[in-house]
Amino acid sequence: MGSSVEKLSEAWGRGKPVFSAWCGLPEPSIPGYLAREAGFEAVVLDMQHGVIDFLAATRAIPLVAAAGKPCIPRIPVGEFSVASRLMDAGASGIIAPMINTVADAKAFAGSVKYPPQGERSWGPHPAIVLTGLGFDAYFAGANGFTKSFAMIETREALDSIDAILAVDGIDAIFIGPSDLSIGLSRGAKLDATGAEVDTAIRHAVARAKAAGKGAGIYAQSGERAATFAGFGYDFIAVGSDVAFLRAGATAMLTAAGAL
Ligand code: 3PY
Ligand code: MG
Repeated sequence: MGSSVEKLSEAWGRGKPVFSAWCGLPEPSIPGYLAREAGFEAVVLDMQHGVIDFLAATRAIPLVAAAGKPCIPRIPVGEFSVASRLMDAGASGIIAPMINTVADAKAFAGSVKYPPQGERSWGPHPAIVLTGLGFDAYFAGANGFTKSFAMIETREALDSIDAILAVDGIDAIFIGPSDLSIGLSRGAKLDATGAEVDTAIRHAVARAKAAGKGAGIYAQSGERAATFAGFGYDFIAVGSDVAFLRAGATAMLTAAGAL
């Protein structure tokens, strides 16, 4: 069995989705606890809309790894140099938001894959420690065991989905249902569970499978996560650290008769 950093790749294609936690709070022990004690198989760190900065991410990644789980940061829009640095810090993969064109996909893939696939620069020192691989083995394996997720969450991205999936070094798509609902309705509404969005979500997983690539998605609830598992998604990030806190607190206070 490989290291925690390689585990996402090991789970790929086993015919059962990876259910991941989703964290936006800047305290590294939260992803550590969720990885160790809550039954998630992976943890996403949301650096786009969460308040996790680079330092907090580099502290969370080893805590998730210590629980034996892969850690996958979502970078802010277009911050591909941060993607390279997070790979060096031992991320198992990167989710890049708003990948709308083939040019976006190539720039993203270039930042996370070593030549000849991409242009990632050498210096993965924390990743070497976390994987336990030597320099040569890490260099030989990293392009395969790390996963790049291109977020498809606009009309433009959906129109170019086959071309984005065809980019060498893009391993998977990742659907953002909220932004997709805004895009599909041309800004008229935010409705991540609408019928039009679900049609696009089913289309996207079919296109990913046809391309022989992975499909990830964000689910606002456990029920939505189960729906997406039924659609065939491989990687499903569900809820959020804030939502888990809120639900736990409400359940405790309700049981206590306080609510
Ligand atoms: C979206 O739904 O737009 C996302 O980016 C998931 O958080
Ligand atoms: Mg989004």
